[in-house]
Amino acid sequence: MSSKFDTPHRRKNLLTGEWVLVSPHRTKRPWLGRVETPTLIERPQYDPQCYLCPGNVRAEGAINPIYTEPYAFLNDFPALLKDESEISTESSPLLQSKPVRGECWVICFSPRHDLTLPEMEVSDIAAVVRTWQRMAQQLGEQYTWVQIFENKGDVMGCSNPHPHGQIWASDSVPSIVETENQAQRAFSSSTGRNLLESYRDQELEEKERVVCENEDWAWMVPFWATWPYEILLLPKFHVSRITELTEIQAQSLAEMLKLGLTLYDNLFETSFPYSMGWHGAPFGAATTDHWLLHAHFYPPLLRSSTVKKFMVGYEMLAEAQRDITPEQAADRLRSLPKDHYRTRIQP
Ligand code: H2U
Ligand code: ZN
Repeated sequence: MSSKFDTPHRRKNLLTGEWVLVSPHRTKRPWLGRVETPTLIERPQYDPQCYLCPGNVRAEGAINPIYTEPYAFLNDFPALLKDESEISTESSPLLQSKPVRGECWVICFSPRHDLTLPEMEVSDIAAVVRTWQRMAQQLGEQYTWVQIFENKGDVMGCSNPHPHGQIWASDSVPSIVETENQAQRAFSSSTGRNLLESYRDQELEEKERVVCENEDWAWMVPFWATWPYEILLLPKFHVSRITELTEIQAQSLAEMLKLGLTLYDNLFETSFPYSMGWHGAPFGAATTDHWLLHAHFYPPLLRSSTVKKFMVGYEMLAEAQRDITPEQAADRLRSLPKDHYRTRIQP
């Protein structure tokens, strides 16, 4: 491991402008860690109590069809509403508010209650990618922002193990996306180059933080990662939005997701929790060339299936901090078996 990162230093997140404190020397602390026995929780393929399983009744009385492909429905408890809200815009400069319109969708990735993305067939993951594309296309015709995301695992506040994600569309660009938008635009105006393409090319050359790649996609721990095993998923070609992926690129994305998420599960031999989501050019944007489509994966686990990193104390009050370096994290993920651990362990 390169010795240039042996002492405390700060790294800049090019997308947000925020810094992270890296403290590599602390990993030399003695760690009497447990080696946990893999948890082989068996879930049924169909759970009569699950509100996402085919044919079941949801909380507000709607009945899911007997779906066999990814199934999307309007969230029964949406955070955004289609109708113009009644909020007054004449608030004082010190108490600012704005109306917002939008829609919230839930997507069941599979009719199978017992699967997660890395355990699904590549062709079924590709169907999820196509659903993301189709919904982004439809919602992008009405809203400027379409946030595709997945919360996985109860530690992430996910309410149901049935494989599913969400899409929230809104008529305004949310804060984090706007920050990324401005960072990419500023880099492009001052250098004439695309920020994430330039960054990606350097990472692919240095290789230290790249975990895995295929012909179209690169799965890396970003230089500025704050979560221990954070991932930035980047395309190797220029594309601003998920809707612009060709069928072949969507297929190779499914292959990349299968491999990358399998490595996640294999790390602590557990169904690895995370929040993930896609960022690309907003739909209302006049110029999109400064954008590169990408996905962030933010997993909370640090040392085992139960020991998670807390963003508390210094992190809440000053800035994010990590001990294990992104290079060490990438190295660990890279060295794991490529087949899912559940296929190797007898129940
Ligand atoms: P999480 O997995 O992140 O908890 O999200 C599940 C979503 O599903 C959540 O936003 C919605 C919740 O509002 N939901 C329904 O739309 N219908 C239901 O019957 C239960 C849950
Ligand atoms: Zn289910």
